[in-house]
Amino acid sequence: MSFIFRRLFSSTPSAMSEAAQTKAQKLIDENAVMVFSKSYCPYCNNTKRILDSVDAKYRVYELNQESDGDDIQAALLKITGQRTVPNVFIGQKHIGGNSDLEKVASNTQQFQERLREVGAIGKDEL
Ligand SMILES: N[C@@H](CCC(=O)N[C@@H](CS)C(=O)NCC(=O)O)C(=O)O
Repeated sequence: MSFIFRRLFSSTPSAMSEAAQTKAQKLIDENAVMVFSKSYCPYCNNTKRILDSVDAKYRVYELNQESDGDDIQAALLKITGQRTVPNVFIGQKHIGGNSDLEKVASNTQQFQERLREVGAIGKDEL
């Protein structure tokens, strides 16, 4: 009896992953710069430092501090093929991890221009 009850009323793994995928995609869509992170991760801290250095506005989702963090990480693997954090998006485009962001940021002018185009930095910051 309890088995039937659980089957009927608990989320199935696929329903959970669908919800996580929808949520991850919403975070990507609604933020000019989106960083999926873990608060203790040194690569994530470096990514935040790079973005802070140009005064970019960005949204961080700390996967290790959220109850759905593991589901979101699995959803990101499906969406991007990337399992590690940071997992960075600029203007809804998947950039990759910290080393990928470092490459993008190595040309500071182009990086700032890209951030300005997506609305992550204002004209004042240029
Ligand atoms: N080359 C990657 C390294 C990222 C990395 O190794 N991140 C670790 C956390 S510090 C990770 O995601 N480990 C697997 C996990 O936490 O699930 C980058 O530049 O972003």
